[in-house]
Amino acid sequence: MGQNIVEKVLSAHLVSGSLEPGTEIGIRIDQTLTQDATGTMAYLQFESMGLDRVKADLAVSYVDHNTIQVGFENADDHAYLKSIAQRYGIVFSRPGNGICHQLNLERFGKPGATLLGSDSHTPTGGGIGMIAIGAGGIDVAVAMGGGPFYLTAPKVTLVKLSGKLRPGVSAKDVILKVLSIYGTNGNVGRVLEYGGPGVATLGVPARATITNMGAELGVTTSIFPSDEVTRKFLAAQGRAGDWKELLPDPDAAYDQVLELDLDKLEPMAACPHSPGNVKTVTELAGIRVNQVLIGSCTNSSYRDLKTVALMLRGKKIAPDVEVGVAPGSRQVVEMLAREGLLTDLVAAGVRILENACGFCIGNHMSPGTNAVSFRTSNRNFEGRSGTRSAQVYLVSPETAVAAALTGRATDPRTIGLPVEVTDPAVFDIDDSMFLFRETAGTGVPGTEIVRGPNIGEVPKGKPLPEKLNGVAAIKVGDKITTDHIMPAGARLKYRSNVPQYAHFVFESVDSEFYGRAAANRDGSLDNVIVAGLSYGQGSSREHAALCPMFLGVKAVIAKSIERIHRDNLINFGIVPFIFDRPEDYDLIGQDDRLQIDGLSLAIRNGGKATVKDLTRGVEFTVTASLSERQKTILLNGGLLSAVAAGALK
Ligand code: MIC
Ligand code: SF4
Repeated sequence: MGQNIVEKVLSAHLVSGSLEPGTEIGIRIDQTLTQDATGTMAYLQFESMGLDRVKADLAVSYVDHNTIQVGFENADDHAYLKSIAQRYGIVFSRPGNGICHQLNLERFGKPGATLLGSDSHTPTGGGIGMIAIGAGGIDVAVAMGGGPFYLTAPKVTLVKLSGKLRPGVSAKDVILKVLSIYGTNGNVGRVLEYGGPGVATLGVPARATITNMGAELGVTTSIFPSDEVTRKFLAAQGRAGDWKELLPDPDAAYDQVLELDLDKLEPMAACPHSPGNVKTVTELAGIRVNQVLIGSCTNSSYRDLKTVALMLRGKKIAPDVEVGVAPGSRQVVEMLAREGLLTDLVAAGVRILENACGFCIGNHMSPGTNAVSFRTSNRNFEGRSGTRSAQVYLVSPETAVAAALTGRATDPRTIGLPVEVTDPAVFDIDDSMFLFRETAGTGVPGTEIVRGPNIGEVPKGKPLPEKLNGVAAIKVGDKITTDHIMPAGARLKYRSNVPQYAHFVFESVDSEFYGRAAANRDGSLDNVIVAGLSYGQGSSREHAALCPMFLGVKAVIAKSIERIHRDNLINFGIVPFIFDRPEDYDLIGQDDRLQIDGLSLAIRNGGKATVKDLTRGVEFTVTASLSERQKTILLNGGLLSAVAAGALK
């Protein structure tokens, strides 16, 4: 039988296992990316592995998240990252160059290659035909060192596109439609492969918008074929030599097929507070909008921002709306400027923001109290904008402009149809803000590593105890995101300093958690997190496992746990237990004493354990389904400890 694209790329990179869905496989990683917020930890971990250079074909270190530089911390982190890049053979993308995913697509992405990134939106690379996966920093550190990345062999869904998007409807509406069908949970262990005749009507940036926000589905990744459109994009980026065709075999099989007619789609919006809470813009018509922000790795390409500029040309934004535009890369800014499009934005009353993550991560531009913010980014979790009471809607650039002009939720097709913008035949290319290209792969031994006072150490976990002598330190509900567990925004600057950052674990959910958890730990009790469905959605930030580990968390017991976070928990020695009967969740109360006799034995024997709730006098069973490799990691107290103990092959 023929192969689909996912099987083709995975089998060409397979180093262990077979493509039997649900089983563990190891794959070779060609390219890695890190960004500064996850990068400092990833490189501290890389350093602790004792290698003398990176071994992946290409490793790039981007600085795009913490560019705000209030205080010394961000700048110190940048200096550390730069010196590490020079020392170990990593390409360094300077602050000001742009957002990692947009840049990787423009300058490095290759059809048929694998990419592992310490950021959950790494699947953006799927738009150019890569298997591009988000992971915790330590997994990326291992891949930089030439080690395999382990994942569950996925089930593959074919999303079969037909027709062509009508004017005013764009790629964001496609992925919002998919989110409205599949939701944000229950999709773990799956990859979406796009196909069908509609694919040829979508440019590479449009495809990248779709694979980027596929992250919100909780799938492992999403991928498009590599075709003539891909070839033209790469040629326009001066990289025709990186192109290769990647199509499914005619008799390729899929686990599931979703048919989507692009002609039938209409403008959509993800409503507060979940990317899966999707409605049509028509349904929202009339809602007053206070803020419009356009940018982020989802919608900041040349095509998107030129569309925005042309829609705003000769017009003024509504008096009660503040509007900001953050381009995705320096290439995009330069091209907008050369073509006079920046002038259109400024003349319309737009605030021009830095070409970085910025507002998307809550770094700035927080909306006012109860304000409605329309954004082209990919996540609208409660509080992520920096304002707890804000109502954030996720929309296409076209819908964002319609709101900017009218001050209300407005179907962009009713304000005069936006012009269709296509990619240029040649992009402006200037790679001067990528440093150390000439020493990529080899590095410069002897480079002094710059460590400011903000650069802490990576805490190492202790071997799993024989018995869990625990307490339910917190009980949370469904869909707790990593933004709930480890806030970003104003707290981002502590990413390189675990003891400091740990003060903010669950800050927005329960501000007393830190004190309670630290007291339990210091009183020799093991902390346990009790959670509902889809625990750990969203970001790849391993701090959501690392800081709880630092606070003595030994287990999470949840109804379900999302992929990247589950891997991060294991990497930091926290057992990811799932209730055998979801209703047992109701038995436990916060602060209950929980005990598992023979915890390490249970892990060795396959992961099934009985939990005694000593406070209520009840017991129930839980399971952590683990591969042999994962068991070894957990028993040793995490990946670094397992490697140090020589326990992993
Ligand atoms: C995000 O969009 O939440 C982030 C910030 O890019 C994260 C990474 C991080 O927390 O540093 C992600 O998506 O993985
Ligand atoms: Fe940056 Fe936002 Fe994209 Fe995360 S989702 S990488 S914060 S732009």
